[in-house]
Amino acid sequence: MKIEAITLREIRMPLVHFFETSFGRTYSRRILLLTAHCEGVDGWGECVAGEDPFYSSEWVESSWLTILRYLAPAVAGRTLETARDSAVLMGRVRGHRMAKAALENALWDAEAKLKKLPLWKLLGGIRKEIPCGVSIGIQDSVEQLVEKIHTELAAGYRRIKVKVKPGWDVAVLEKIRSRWADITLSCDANSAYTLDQVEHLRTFDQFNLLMIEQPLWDDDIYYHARLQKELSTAICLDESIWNARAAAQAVETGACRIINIKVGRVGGFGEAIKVHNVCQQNKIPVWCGGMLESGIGRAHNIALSTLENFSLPGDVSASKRYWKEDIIDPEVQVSKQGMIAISDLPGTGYRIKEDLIEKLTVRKETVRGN
Ligand code: OSB
Ligand code: MG
Repeated sequence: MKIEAITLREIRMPLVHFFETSFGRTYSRRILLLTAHCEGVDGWGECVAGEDPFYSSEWVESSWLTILRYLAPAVAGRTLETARDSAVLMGRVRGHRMAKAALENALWDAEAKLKKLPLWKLLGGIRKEIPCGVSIGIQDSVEQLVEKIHTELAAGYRRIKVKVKPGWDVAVLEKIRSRWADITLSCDANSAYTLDQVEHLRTFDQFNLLMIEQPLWDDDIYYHARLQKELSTAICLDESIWNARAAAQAVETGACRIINIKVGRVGGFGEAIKVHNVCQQNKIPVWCGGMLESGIGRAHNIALSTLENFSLPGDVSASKRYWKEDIIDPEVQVSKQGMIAISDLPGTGYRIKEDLIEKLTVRKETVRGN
């Protein structure tokens, strides 16, 4: 596969409703999209870095510069056997995993199209449909949150995850459980607590949660292992699983019983598959996390979720929960049973709305190979 050029672009997309986590509120997304031009085929990738370096150290501006100055020049003009091989070419750059993932994943999309294979098959998936959950942000009132949960359950979603932080946790979970005693419920703290709060975190055990996601520091594994010993609720790690080695360490130390895989967080599909395999070998179920993606990242998450060990519902939900109009056709739809059907078409199975993307573009640059 000859990589002739890489196009970077930034688009702006307002969210239908703000999304708030323990680290802040987002009203509108700045999304960095990449196009890999390979032998007449265009592969698309989305960088999941946020508007600010609050979820992790990466953000839109750092990703833009890293891709423009280092990553795109490292692959443009090269001929690769497979998309996976691009990781080695980008390996000199430390970190910047979301930036690397955007580029590697665009190449996977191109490879799938060149081979006329569905992306999910190229990744080694087996599922023909995937179970979906929703992540619901912090609201202005508990009543608004309850209303939102009601809407999502009626839409068919199979797992409700709510964001928590000190001051928006026990009372909120109590309210949800008093209304719905049996739904599959989990919470995500995005690193809002410390180990000193173990007594407080232990009170979450009464709510029969499927998991508590990333209660402690974003870079920590060891103290999560200490915490997991004190809780009956399963810990799920998100932020601190940067690669397959971190996943192996988390499993070995008992830092979690579930892992959230985000392809951007671990640096691309190649590493995501490795994380999946480590977890599968150790009987740790995984699910696919989300980063408020546009349709391109969403389609990639759907393809990844077809791997065997993605046995729990992911944060992979319908386009319309986020966007007035998504940039793919058809938009991502979720059935009344809370499932997404997997397409057998080559690539992601979703057409890119290039005209709409052009209208939403605020900057664009192309890096060509020699
Ligand atoms: O921790 O999973 C998270 C969104 C932005 C940053 C971090 C997270 C999230 C979500 C949203 O929970 C998941 C989604 O895209 O629906
Ligand atoms: Mg999370």
